[in-house]
Amino acid sequence: MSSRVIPAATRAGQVGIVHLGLGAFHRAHQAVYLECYRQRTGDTSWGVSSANLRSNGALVDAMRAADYRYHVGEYADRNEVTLREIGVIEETLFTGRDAHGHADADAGRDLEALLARLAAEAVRIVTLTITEKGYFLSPAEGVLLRDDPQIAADIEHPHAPRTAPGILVEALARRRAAGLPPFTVLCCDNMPDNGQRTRVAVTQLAAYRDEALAAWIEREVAFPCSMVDRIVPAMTDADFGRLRALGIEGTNAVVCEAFSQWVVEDNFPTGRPTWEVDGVEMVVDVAPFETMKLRMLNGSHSLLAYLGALAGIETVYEAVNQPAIASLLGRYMLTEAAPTLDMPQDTDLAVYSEQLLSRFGNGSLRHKLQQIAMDGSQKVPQRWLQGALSRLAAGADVPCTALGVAAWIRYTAGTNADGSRHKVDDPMAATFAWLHQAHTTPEQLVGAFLALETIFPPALGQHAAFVNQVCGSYRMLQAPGVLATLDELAR
Ligand code: NAI
Ligand code: CS2
Repeated sequence: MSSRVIPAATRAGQVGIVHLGLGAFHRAHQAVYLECYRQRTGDTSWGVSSANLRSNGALVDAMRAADYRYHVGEYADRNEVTLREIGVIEETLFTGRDAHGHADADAGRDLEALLARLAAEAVRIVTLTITEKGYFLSPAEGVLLRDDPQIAADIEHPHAPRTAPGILVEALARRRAAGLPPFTVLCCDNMPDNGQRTRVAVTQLAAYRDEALAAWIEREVAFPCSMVDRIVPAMTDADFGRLRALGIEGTNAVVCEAFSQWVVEDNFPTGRPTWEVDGVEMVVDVAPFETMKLRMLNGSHSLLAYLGALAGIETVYEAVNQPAIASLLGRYMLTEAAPTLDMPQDTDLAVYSEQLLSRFGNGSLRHKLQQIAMDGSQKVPQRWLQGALSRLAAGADVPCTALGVAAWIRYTAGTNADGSRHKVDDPMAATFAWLHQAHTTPEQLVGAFLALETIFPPALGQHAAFVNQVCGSYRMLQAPGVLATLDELAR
């Protein structure tokens, strides 16, 4: 194992960016680009205040205890790792409730500090990685879930918000009242048109409070889109162990692949770091890159997750080492995803698909399929369904996507093919459990799932050939099982 260590730039900085969603990805992606920027320029004005709104207060505390320093282990393969120390996070805050050592009395303890930080003049950008469900938008149509109890609570108590959209609305209202310019909101979650979706969540919520505020946000606030890419699995004990063996102690560290990409719409009226010098691709239109990544990379990930988990496979690495699964991914990417993409001329999607298979085969990452499988209701529309609709409209067939949908429906039953149980972690888990209970035949069950318009556009859910294909795949998955179904599909 060869390792090199890159220490953090030493100077403390000023908070110019607030990040919502201090998870693994933020620490291994946006923070790394900002660290490179600080090292290169010496400019400390883009330090980060990073907040968790819902879960993981323990990490907020651990970051404070470590003076906000941590390491990122970037693994090119089993023999090569770069250990990067990160020092751009200046502050961490927690406004949520969770089981990690915070009693209810603590709930919201840093909310006022976060709102004050967001209203500070020096803050010019807010970045977000709060997972797809954190925007409270219906997955298929992207409209605000006004009846969600958390959104309803933010409408009722706008000055003590709990959700990310609610916090952004209150912070923007404070800035407007103080005569300050707004900040730019940069969504870094895996959603299509993610800037536009964030704008919808924030302006629709603001309109319940004050039409004039909503109009001001619509007019004054920039919500650039971005495509983010770096595989950052949740940390395991084994990951901490191998970092310890390299001399890295502490619970704040993360490991990830060496590859990293960030494509950002260049729309920052309030200013931004010159991070294009550090490898960020600043473009006019992110959409082609975002759609490519969502359908090719994330679509493949979800296929692996549901089929692999049903077959009792634990990680991405183990799944792509099954020849039948690797061949399904190749076929899905080249015949069902790539033809739906409209890319700049110099993009070679065959090369991109080979690169993805090689990244999935990085043996130094233990990326659990169960992690990717979570929140399927929020992920499946943009990863599979929009592409499938356009293939079907072009008169083509989508057997790999139909198999994926069947595997996802089967997965939401909460059991694997061998009967062992897994947790279905999804905002719609209760609905899924009820559908499995209420419907006994595959036809009824598949029909009931495809009728969920919040996930399936009617043009797809009522497409007879697609429905039949999903039903057929579902039956095959029940018996003879996952690998036999893949063999059959390959014929
Ligand atoms: P994580 O599990 O480490 O962190 C999740 C973060 O989201 C935490 O900060 C949590 O508090 C927050 N969160 C969850 N539900 C929320 C809600 N309802 N409201 C507000 N905050 C909420 O996950 P990780 O790895 O940081 O990924 C987060 C997101 O980043 C992903 O969902 C994805 O959109 C994006 N991403 C992740 C990649 C990865 O490989 N891990 C790569 C590309 C994008
Ligand atoms: C994964 C992604 O968890 C998931 O659903 O598909 O987070 C994936 O690891 C990243 O998008 C890679 O950039």
